[in-house]
Amino acid sequence: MIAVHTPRIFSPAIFSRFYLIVDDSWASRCSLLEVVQQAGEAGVKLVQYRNKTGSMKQAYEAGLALRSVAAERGMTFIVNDRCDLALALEADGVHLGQADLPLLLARKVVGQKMFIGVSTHNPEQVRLATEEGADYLGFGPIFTTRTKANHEPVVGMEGLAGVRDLTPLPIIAIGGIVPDSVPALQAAGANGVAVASAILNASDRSKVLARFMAHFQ
Ligand code: 3NM
Repeated sequence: MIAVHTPRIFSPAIFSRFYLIVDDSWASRCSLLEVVQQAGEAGVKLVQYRNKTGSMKQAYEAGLALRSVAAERGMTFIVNDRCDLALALEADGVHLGQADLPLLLARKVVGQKMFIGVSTHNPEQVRLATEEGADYLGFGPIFTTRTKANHEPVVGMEGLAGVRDLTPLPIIAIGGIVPDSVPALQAAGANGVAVASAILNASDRSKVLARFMAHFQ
């Protein structure tokens, strides 16, 4: 058993960070394990494991190795979409999309100890996830992204600024984010930023990680 959990004590600080998303289907040229190890060395404290294509067994086996690295490095480990996988991996949290189990039901499944994050794309979804007791919100896509097929309409910086006052929860901006975007996103109200391709496809990953992390000291 892995059993190194970040206690679910509400602290926006846990989510006011660089949030790495890893998914094998986006990372043909690198090993997710190496990426998470490198991210841990760079000081990343928040990682989401996403697997929409593998069988549950494959997702569990790949996830277990990532979960162990995250635990060794003191990284908060969040599983995308699947509450059962999050429980099986003893994750610190689960991240729900709008097509996943509704938050109140997900809370029944994962219990009180796990963080629940929710992807939101408009003010109404921000209000609802806040009322229903999410621990943090993803909000986007801020910029256009090729990573997520058929993504929701781009919200832009204005969209982000427009939802900032609707919720006291940490907002994690997502979608097409590169290191240079971070200061403006923070100014528009983002607590953290979630990033996939800028890290997974980086030719010099350590350098890009360092550039992101410099904004979260
Ligand atoms: N969710 P990248 S955008 C997984 O808007 C995901 O909810 C989004 O990848 C949303 O950093 C997105 O490569 C893709 O753009 C993020």
